[in-house]
Amino acid sequence: MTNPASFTHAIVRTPAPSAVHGIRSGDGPDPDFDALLAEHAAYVAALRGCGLRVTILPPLDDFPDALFVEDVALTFPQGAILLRPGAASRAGEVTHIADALRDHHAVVLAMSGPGHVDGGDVLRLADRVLIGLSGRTDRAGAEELIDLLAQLGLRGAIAETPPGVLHFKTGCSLIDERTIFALPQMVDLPAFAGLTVVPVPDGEAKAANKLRINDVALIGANFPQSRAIIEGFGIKTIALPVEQIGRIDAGLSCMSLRW
Ligand code: CIR
Repeated sequence: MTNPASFTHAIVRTPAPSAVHGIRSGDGPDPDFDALLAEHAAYVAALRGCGLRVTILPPLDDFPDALFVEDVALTFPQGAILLRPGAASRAGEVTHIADALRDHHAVVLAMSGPGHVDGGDVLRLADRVLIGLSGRTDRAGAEELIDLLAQLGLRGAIAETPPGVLHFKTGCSLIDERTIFALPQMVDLPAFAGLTVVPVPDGEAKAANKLRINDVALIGANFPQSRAIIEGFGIKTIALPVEQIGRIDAGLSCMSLRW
């Protein structure tokens, strides 16, 4: 398998005005739309600064969470997989990403069974693809995805997302191929056996969803301890504003598909 953090391309989707009504677990304030657009623009600029070719898809006002393209598909150098997201309000996003994926990938597979998988629950490692069961991703979906991954020559394995954590990758991300940055409640997951797991510092839980791209890491601003940890591995960090997307339960990985 290729390096799981080595990318040349990304797809993003501009937030629609309806994004301020995106799904969230708490009863906190809506995002401010202009500030959300600014966060998204900074993110796109950072991806381009990392050398990625970024395709920007148009906003979808009927789907408030459609800017979180990570949840509706998986993209690998050898092909893409259309998923079945677990939130009913997000199911219709999949058809809107399909054409963009076919423009870039000769092979586009699709989940068709009764199960569900959100891409936010899928973490690529060097030798396998972890699929975290969560409130969005069920066992039937994970098992179908393992079959589809096999068609691309990839090995899938099931993991558990702790209660109260939206997506598997809400709570963890790659530092490098052998090292995971994870919430304290995830450091002992059996799925991470054989890897080094570095705990996210207290008070910086939202830093867990950082995004390694080639030789840099994008990380939420205002997480100084986490930045220091990542930089201690010799990895340059780029701090990005995440307050607005955080209000609708999202982080940096959610806003792009990468391959
Ligand atoms: C949702 O609940 O579906 C969105 N408001 C947030 C999606 C975050 N996506 C991700 O973690 N991959």
